[in-house]
Amino acid sequence: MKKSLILILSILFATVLAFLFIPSSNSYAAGMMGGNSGNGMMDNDESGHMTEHSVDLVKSTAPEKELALPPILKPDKQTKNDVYYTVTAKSGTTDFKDGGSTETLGYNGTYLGPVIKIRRGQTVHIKEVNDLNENTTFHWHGAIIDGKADGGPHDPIKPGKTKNISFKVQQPAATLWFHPHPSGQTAKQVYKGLAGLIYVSDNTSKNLKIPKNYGVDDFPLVVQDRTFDSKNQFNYKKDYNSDGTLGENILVNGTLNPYINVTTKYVRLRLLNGSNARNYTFKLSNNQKMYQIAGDGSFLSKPDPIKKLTLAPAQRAEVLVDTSSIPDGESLELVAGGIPVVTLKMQTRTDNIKRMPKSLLKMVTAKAGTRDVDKQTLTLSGMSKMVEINGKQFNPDRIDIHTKVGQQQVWTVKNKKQMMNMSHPFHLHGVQFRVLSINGHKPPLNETGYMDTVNLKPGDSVKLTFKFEKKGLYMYHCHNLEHEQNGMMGQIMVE
Ligand SMILES: [Cu+2]
Repeated sequence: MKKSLILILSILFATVLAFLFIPSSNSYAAGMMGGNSGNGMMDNDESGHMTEHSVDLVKSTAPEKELALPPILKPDKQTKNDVYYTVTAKSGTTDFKDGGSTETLGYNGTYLGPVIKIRRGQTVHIKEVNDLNENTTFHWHGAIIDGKADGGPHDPIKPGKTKNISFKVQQPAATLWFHPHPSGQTAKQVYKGLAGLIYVSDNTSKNLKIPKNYGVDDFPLVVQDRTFDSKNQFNYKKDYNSDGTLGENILVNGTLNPYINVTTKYVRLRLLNGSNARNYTFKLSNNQKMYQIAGDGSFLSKPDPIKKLTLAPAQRAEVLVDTSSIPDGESLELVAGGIPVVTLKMQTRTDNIKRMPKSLLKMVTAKAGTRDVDKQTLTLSGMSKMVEINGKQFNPDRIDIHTKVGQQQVWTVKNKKQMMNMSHPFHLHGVQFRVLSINGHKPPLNETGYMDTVNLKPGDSVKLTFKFEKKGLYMYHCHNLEHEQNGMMGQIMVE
């Protein structure tokens, strides 16, 4: 009797709450209503979404296929200190599976883009060509680069137009990426396929005894989730969710159900979460450890043995997998959310490296500095169309923060705990930062390197330190691309 009264009261309470907090977006409300009785309201699943409107990952019915490898971009010209590239954003069609080709976007191809190789100390010249029928920009995510070359929403390239940029590479070896960032169209253009990788090399990467033979023992894995409609299309409008568009199948480098033939004892996987909004927690199917060697913007100080690895949208990680315990002919899967991401098929293997390196990159512990520090506090809040930073939505005509080149920065970024909780991957343009603390505690080893995107769970408070090395206007925003587009973004002018 008493129990049922409590049950009725709590259902009533949940219903009232649900109606009070339904934001304007229809898709959100539909998801909410379609959910079961509001349980898990405070919970987040791997998607970073409330359980009610998540899209569960399902294994594609497509046959397995060897992992596609993005081509390494050939320079137009190369001298001792300079390299010249052309990158063209264009539309096309891509055959992902039987049943018809899919209308997609790509860089120099029909889906995704090439790997652009750059070297520390080199001056890189890129001709950015827009062959789309709408505005786009080329954002060099993670690059230490002038504001005017950064490709933010202020510098759209009109259809048929070209922009030339140059920058000197002055950051450590890392796996960076590039994607569009035009006002209002970023999420759709990324969903349709615009994203590519940048490999930065330096003396450390050159000297380290780690796998570095592209496509042999060193593999890029651009992980994305996409839904194919009945005509095999990516229907962004239909799949759109104002709290982050999710897809039901995993694509890796544009391949469904991919496998890699493993011919070496150690394999290096360079993971990019290139999804609009989904978080992935990666692990190996036999639960053995992987060794994380790099994060977003640099190697770690030493390999971090981990059983699982969570990447929020835009984050990268490089891991080494030791396959020596798996017999020839058997396979090991990298899985996320119970779904295989890529299958590693063991062939006869050579000893490509003798052992796991003991150390990787010499790095001092990040310190806040005590004097002459610019401090900022940014609070991310809200859901759906009502997402804000410090109570404000993005306004292209408002500069939120002014600062100077070389000024030490300490930023406290908070994800306000609210009735409806979501995680927010916070990204800052034009710099690589170090994490000082997460909720007052030292960051785990795999977040002690240089980073450009840090994931904040509900209630998290993260302290970051960095300096801008270049001038210009830079964005900071949530890398859940629908949140970014709905206004969870601000801008800083560096003079
Ligand atoms: Cu967000």
